[in-house]
Amino acid sequence: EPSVPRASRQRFVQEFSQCLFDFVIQLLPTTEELAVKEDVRKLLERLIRTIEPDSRLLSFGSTANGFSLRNSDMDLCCLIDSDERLAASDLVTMLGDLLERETKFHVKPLPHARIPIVKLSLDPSPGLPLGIACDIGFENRLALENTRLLYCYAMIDPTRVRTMVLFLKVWCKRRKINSPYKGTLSSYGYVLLVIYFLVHVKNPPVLPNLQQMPPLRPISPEDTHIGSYNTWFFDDIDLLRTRWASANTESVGQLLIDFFKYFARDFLYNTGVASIRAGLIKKESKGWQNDLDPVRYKDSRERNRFCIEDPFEADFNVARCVTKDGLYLLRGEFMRASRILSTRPERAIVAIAQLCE
Ligand code: 3AT
Ligand code: MG
Repeated sequence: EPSVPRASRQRFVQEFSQCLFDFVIQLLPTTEELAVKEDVRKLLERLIRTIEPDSRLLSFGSTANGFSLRNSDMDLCCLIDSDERLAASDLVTMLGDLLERETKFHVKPLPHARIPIVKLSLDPSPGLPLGIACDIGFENRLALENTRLLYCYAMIDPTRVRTMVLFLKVWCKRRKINSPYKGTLSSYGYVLLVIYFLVHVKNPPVLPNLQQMPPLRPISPEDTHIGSYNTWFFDDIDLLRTRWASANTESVGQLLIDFFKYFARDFLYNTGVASIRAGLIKKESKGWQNDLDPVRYKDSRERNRFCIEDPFEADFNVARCVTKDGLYLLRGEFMRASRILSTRPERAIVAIAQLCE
């Protein structure tokens, strides 16, 4: 790199940042799309209430965390505020029947899945050129909380955090490394990697660690736990936005270049766990090591190739679906991206096109 004049590198990074920003802006959902989705949520909530009058239907995932792209699916969670509620599997079956009768959605109830859900989809129409895909789950309070946590992180530094996350989401979809079913990583996993990088790898950090900040007033355990999981985090965003200024002023282009470099060559895939709560920790400390007796532990070995700790469910590896081949692909893609950015094509826009080829 020393052969490339500093000024030309700075010019590239600056232009790259601007291009990234312009690139993701045009991929954001339109206000019309957001309005249609909100209408769909309300309609579904009204229908569910004919079965469970004390229920609420809430958005989570990208529609609610600030990281949604055009035409992303809708994740909905039904909360029931009464003690005598139906079992999730019965609800899924009843709701499936009801939606089949009363709406134009294609309905697929999965009452016996590990997490029972109803899958819905709507065919494309003039107002919704790509249709809608939607999952309705039940009582998934942890997902609502992790959505709120990601939303808070997005709001602390919207320009840099959202630009990075949205670009990575497009990138991993275009490079076909965004399918947990095929051994690669979920969108949720990529978002956690970005937050981890901005909180724990960057020095000075771009984001504070919301789960480790001192609370403003004493809090009791029953207010901070869902089951046995501690879901507390500092969520006074107005206060953070006025009081917390990062000492890190790097541009989004520079941060993305460093993100790819870090996951291409520095992250300790064999021994490390990326945790947004605790930083880089050891697989060993969580019993997630992948070098155990290969016969006896065949399953866990495959599950812990790549380790990302869930922010609240600390015993849950969000990257457990990543297989040996999947990880090889993933690392290959981080290296490819890193290489493209280090050769610095003539124009930043060309770099973006190559990255997302
Ligand atoms: P897309 O825009 O749909 O690609 P997303 O942000 O909605 O991205 P996912 O569809 O991967 O992300 O996940 C939707 C939400 O479900 C995100 C998170 O609140 C929850 N979730 C997903 N995977 C896990 C997981 N492994 N553990 C806990 N919560 C999860
Ligand atoms: Mg989603």
